[in-house]
Amino acid sequence: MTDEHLAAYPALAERLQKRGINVEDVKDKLKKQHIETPSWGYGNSGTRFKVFAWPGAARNIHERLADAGYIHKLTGVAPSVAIHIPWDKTEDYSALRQEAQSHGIEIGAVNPNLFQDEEYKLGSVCNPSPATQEQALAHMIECCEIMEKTGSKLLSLWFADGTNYAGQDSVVDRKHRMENALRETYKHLPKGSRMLVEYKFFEPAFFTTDIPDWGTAYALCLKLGDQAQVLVDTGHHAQGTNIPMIVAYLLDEGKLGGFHFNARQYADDDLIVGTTNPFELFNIFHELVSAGDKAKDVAYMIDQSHNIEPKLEAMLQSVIHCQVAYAKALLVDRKALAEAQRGGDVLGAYRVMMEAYDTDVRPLLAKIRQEMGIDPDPIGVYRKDDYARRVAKERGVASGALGGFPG
Ligand code: PSV
Ligand code: MN
Repeated sequence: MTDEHLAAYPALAERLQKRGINVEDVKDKLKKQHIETPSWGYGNSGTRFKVFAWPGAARNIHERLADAGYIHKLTGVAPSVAIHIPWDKTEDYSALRQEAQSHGIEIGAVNPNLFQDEEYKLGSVCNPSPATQEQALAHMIECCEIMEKTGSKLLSLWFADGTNYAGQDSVVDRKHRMENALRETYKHLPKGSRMLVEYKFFEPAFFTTDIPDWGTAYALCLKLGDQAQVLVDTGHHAQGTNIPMIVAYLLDEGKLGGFHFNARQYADDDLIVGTTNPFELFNIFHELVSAGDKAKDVAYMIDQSHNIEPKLEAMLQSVIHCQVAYAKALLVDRKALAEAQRGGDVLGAYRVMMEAYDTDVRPLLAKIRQEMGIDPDPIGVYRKDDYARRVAKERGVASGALGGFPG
């Protein structure tokens, strides 16, 4: 299959050149793509019904770093890993940074965990109890300190805060508590770093959620300042929401900070990127490419929870799907698109998009991998390699995994 893709490359390159596409420029951009994988995607996780333990799933931060390094080695485009505190808590964060570097990667976004302490039953920063608000704030500040030590430039915030029943709490008081907590945390951000504010319309709260949508996150970030931007998790919207449209708007306002990529069929399913939504993903990348420099600081992160699938292969597939979507977006003939748009040629414009989307970019990706000095077929290598078998033997199968997250 790989040989087939490499053999198909010259014909594809010629066809693209004829369409006026600068293939060298496209290849250059693809080689510089950066997808961050999440430490929690390497461990056992599941639904609230059951966590099915996978042989060799990473059991601690050290194994998660090794796995993230392995995915980067196979793909060449996953040079950082996001951490979640306290799941990845350790004594010495400078040492953790060095350990990551020894695997060829850096520590990416730091995610405070504001949803698993007993005290957080009624919320973290929005909790009616001042003592719990303080506890949550202290944890966010602790994460800013971890950023300093690990060299991370991103504080990634998601709040499970909300209410389940009418009258449970004052929506406006909770809004003020959220604003105070973010304002205080903002003061502790390391120089040159950013705070990313993630939204999600429901779950675990089912009546109100304190940051339910991009508009709320955007309003909060506007009040905070330049270092605060919105994070779009592709699984956090109501059915039918046009995510590329949100992406375009936030990019133009300079308020798109980053992504949590995953796929979903129903709710926040956290499935492998691009499996249910390849066309949506393509359109998201199209907006990013169209935004040019305005997209230069966007952080591309994966946020998945693998329940029945092999963790490493799932992550690998996700990274590859991000490459495919980006490659296709780079092939959109922007001149022809602009012309069709100006002329009100609705279906002409659509066909320009489909010409790019329907292009088989696998030869292009095989070629860039070869030029980057890695194997053109990462999945093939993974399946032949002994890494997964070796860690399965060394780490074994976790016992006693029941339900919840992480297992
Ligand atoms: C919440 O559903 C979320 O998307 C947040 O990003 C969390 O940090 C992550 O999942 C892991 O629970
Ligand atoms: Mn997320």
